[in-house]
Amino acid sequence: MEASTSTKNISSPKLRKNDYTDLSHQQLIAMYKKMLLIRRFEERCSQEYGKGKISGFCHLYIGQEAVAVGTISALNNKDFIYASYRDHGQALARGMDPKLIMAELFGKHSGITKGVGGSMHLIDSEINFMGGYGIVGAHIPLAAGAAFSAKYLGTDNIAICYFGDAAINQGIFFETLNMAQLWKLPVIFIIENNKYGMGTSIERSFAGNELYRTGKYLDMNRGSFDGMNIIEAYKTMKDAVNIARTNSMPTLLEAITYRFKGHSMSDPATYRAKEEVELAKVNDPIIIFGNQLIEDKIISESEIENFESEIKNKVIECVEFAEKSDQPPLDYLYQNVYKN
Ligand SMILES: Cc1ncc(C[n+]2csc(CCOP(=O)(O)OP(=O)(O)O)c2C)c(N)n1
Ligand SMILES: [Mg+2]
Repeated sequence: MEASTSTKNISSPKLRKNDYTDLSHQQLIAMYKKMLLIRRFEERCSQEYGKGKISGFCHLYIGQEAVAVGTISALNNKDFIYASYRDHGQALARGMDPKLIMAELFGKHSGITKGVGGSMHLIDSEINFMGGYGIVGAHIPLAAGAAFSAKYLGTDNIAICYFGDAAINQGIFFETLNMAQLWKLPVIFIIENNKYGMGTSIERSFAGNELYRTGKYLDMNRGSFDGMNIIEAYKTMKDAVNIARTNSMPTLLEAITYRFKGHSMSDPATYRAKEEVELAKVNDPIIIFGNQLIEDKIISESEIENFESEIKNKVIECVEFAEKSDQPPLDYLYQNVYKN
């Protein structure tokens, strides 16, 4: 990682595959299970979408799980998290109840936003998961605002903001970065570079080649990590969290990742070759981490099978809960809106 010249250097995370840093076996297993939950939960979302049970916009996180789980594992539960519309992964990683997410996707009143927000707007202020946002880049200043409030109130909480590679071309990204560095805000910006903004490849939309270097002209702490390696995500994030919490300075991180599915549920995917997707799947973060844990005798193959069936049942329960929940009552349309 490249450091701001005004703060101490951050070590570059050149990890051996089995370098688990300070993580206990229990934590490693919990991280594996979280990634697996996100994957199986979203595979089921895709099926339910196909059946017409879920409608509207729905963007899957499949392939990017190590970014959310690795980075969120380095936070404490008071830190504020802001996500884009591709928010299921971060919400589940933070610990939002999957039943309430599934019910939300089904448009049911038992959902996390009472069935009126949907996939792109998961939010639960009780766990400081401050929301998914549909407008590209629009939540970047909100995270800086949360960091400002934490600093102003004298807490040691920090704010994290996840957004895509295409979001960095929005003016608000640069405006916020400038304020965050100028005001020394405890915020971490995470660009999830999955190589595409809808059907446009990053090469066609960004003039530079390393996205995190956009922080260089402000002398901001910055770095990139392999977003398919959960341990690397965790370790890089820990350094950035330390800088935010102890020095009250921002960091810009770039996770190099890939989405295995389309941009949303209605993506013809004509902009990338099938072979490219297949090649990226060789780096499936869940398979890589699972194999690594087996190799290092932290879990066995049969334990992985048990996790699979445990999570399968959990996801079934989510769907059953969503199915049997009620639609929002009609008069709910008039609640939480301005009217005169
Ligand atoms: C301001 C704005 N412009 C355009 C859109 C339409 N749009 C939705 S997602 C998207 C692509 C964003 O890609 P990226 O930031 O890389 O995130 P990813 O979808 O890859 O996670 C666009 C252009 C929007 N939602 N908001
Ligand atoms: Mg993208």
